[in-house]
Amino acid sequence: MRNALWPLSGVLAALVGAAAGHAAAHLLNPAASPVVAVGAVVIDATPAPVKEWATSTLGTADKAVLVAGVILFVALFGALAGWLAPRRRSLAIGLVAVLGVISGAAALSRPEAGPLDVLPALVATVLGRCLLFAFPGWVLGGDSRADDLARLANPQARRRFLIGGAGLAAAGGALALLGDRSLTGLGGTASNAVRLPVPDEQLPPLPAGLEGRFQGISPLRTPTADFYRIDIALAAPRVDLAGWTLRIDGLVDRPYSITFDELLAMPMIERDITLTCVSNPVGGDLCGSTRWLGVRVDELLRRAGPQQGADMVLSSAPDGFSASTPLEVLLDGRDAMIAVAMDGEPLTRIHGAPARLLTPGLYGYVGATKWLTRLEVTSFAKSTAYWTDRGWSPRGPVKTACRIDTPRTSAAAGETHIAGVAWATHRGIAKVEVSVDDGPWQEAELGPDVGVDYWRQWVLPWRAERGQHRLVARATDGEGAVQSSEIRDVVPDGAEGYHVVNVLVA
Ligand SMILES: Nc1nc2c(c(=O)[nH]1)N[C@H]1C(S)=C(S)[C@@H](COP(=O)(O)O)O[C@H]1N2
Ligand SMILES: [Mo]
Repeated sequence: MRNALWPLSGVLAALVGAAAGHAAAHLLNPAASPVVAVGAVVIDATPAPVKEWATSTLGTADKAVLVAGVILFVALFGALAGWLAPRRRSLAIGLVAVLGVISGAAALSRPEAGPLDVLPALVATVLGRCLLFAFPGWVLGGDSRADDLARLANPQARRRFLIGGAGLAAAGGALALLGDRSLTGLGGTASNAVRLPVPDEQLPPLPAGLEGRFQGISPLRTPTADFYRIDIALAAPRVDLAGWTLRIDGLVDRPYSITFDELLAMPMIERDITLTCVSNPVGGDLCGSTRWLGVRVDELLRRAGPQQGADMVLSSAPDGFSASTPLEVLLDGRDAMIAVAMDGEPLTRIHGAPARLLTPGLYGYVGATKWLTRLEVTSFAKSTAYWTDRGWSPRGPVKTACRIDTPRTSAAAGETHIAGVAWATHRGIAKVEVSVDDGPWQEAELGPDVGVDYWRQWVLPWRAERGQHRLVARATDGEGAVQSSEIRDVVPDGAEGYHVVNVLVA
């Protein structure tokens, strides 16, 4: 332990400093947290194929893995600074300063950053710098010179190290947790203050889904807590309701802005819509279905009066994201909306509070901008969006997909069922078929029909016999087209291929 005192103290100093910076950002601006800002810079600098790989292999855990990586980097830096501290004091201080400059610069480089955003990095650096020497000094009884390491043999010093270290770690953990409430938006959601308006026509409650009768199938409505989250924002933007406006401009006759209160005062529609991500691999779970409340986009656009030559709406948000939605799709009468609520509750921060775009029939990256602040009417020839600049297709209609939810790996022998969900948003699902062990296609029973914009549950009774089995499912959309069997990767416009599951029946 004698040799470990200084590096371990360095790790503690760096992590507690970072946690304090994270907590300071909670008060100021979540995006300015040293860990978040550095992580966000890493995301932006990551080449598109690596990002693609991270989303499809790590799924929604990609953010956690990135944050863990940044924390590990901070800890290693701290260990090095700690090891140097008793030997090369100024070099150790220099290392801490480098860490501070990196995180401060990262915070300042974020879209919409202000000069105050450097403060969390400053808090982290000053605290880390102080702890780096103060803690070992206190453990060693006031003397922090290297040749006094021998004093750690003293049981009193050892106790101080353990108790003090545990205290510091606990304090750091508490600060990090406080800061984290602002990452996930669990604490103090701005939109908690929203009083939801009543839609002009209320939908009847959703019919009972197949989940009541068949275990393992996705519920007809995805609980918001289980709804997938995909975005480029490491910290969900915290949008101030009072200051929020939606600007509608570009190639229009009458550009205008509306406040949140004005938006809520407009006629509201309520719709059941399935949202899915273009990065969803075959059989993946980046898909959710729920009831949304919002204002029709066509109404908002017609008020502005789109001009000749416009064929696209570029929507954007404070995280630097933008999406290119075909104007024609937004005006063709489908229920594209600016949503303010999902499943009867105001949007949560991670799902885009206070308002987001939602376009039935298009993947999220082209039609579902969260934290929406602007709709710019423009053209595909003139403008490109965040993901189209990174190699994805500019228009993104949802492809027909069919997922086997159960069984996935194993099953007990006897009477059971094969079940799942299928979606072809805005075309609907007409048929689902299953083939067992390359046998003939058998038609599955479909669950309740909630409309063409919503997924469909399906189930096929199955007598499972012992051994290894190969299950394949495919869907036919509402226009009579069987989904593509050709295996295609998610880039550039969505995965294709049948979902195949190998099951061991025991
Ligand atoms: N502001 C913003 N909106 C965004 C994104 C983003 O990165 N930033 N990602 C889009 C993508 S790729 C998808 S699939 C959906 C996901 O919405 P959800 O997280 O509510 O499920 O949001 C879309 N809207
Ligand atoms: Mo997505």
